[in-house]
Amino acid sequence: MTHDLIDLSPEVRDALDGGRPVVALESTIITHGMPFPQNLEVARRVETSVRESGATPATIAVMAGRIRVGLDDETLQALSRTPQDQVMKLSRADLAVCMATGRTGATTVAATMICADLAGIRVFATGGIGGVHRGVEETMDVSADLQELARTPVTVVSAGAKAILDLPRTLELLETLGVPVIAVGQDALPAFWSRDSGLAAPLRLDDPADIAAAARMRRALGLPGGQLVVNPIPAADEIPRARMIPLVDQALAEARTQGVAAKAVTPFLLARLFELTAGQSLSANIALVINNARLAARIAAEGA
Ligand code: PSU
Ligand code: MN
Repeated sequence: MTHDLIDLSPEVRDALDGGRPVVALESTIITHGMPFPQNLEVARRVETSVRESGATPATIAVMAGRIRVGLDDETLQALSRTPQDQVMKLSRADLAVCMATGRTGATTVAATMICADLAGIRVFATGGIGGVHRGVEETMDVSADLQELARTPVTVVSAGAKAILDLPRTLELLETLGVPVIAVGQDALPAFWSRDSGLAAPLRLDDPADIAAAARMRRALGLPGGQLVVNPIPAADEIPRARMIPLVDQALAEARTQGVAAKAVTPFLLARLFELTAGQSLSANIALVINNARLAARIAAEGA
């Protein structure tokens, strides 16, 4: 039984009906997170990685007012070629307006969680979630992703929060909201492009079966909300923290001088870091997303 505002692809419908593992994937990373043509290549490779790890990928977007769960290659191509200013970046606040007006939008972590939950999908792989932005004292910029984790029962596999954020405050807020932050394979909280943020992760589970069991236990207890799994980028692909810090500081200073605000902040910083690292930030981003897709497939296979 799924919602009548959602179009499931035949492949996703089949997998869900058969009780087989499905992994949700977001689309903002395609439209606002990476340049063409790498975004298209990544969208396809991530789906392949999910398949190779034994699950069915379900990339989610709103196309002409309908939630689509499981996109065909034609749609992936169209999305990846659409300029950022011609596709909505959808969070919880934007979803209904986009649909009611028949528009097209890419789903962020928050909106992808909402759509995945409506479709009955319990595991979702992304790169890095949004969080508390640096300078929050002035801007009040806190990603809606955090609240979503507190209320929607989906296990989100990430490589941590993006290192452009205020990571200590992001962790504090997640704790306040009651969101389990679970590191895999290490004690430290990973920082997206780097394996170590210098902060300890609140929880650690190395076995995908335990992560799935924890999701089931939350449901059994009647606790709302999801889980945030933080999976470090593979060592061979990381950019060490010491190298990222000054570049992130520079990109943040430029964003401030140029008055970049609200939804534009994260895409601006990612694009600027791509230039400042001569493309290495993108290669790292690709590697970590694929790594997360594999882990998410294993967690889904364990019955999260
Ligand atoms: N992960 C990536 N690249 C991205 C994102 C995640 O590797 O671009 C997107 C997600 O959609 C996430 C969004 O929800 O960045 C955060 O945006 P904001 O800071 O405006 O909430
Ligand atoms: Mn924001």
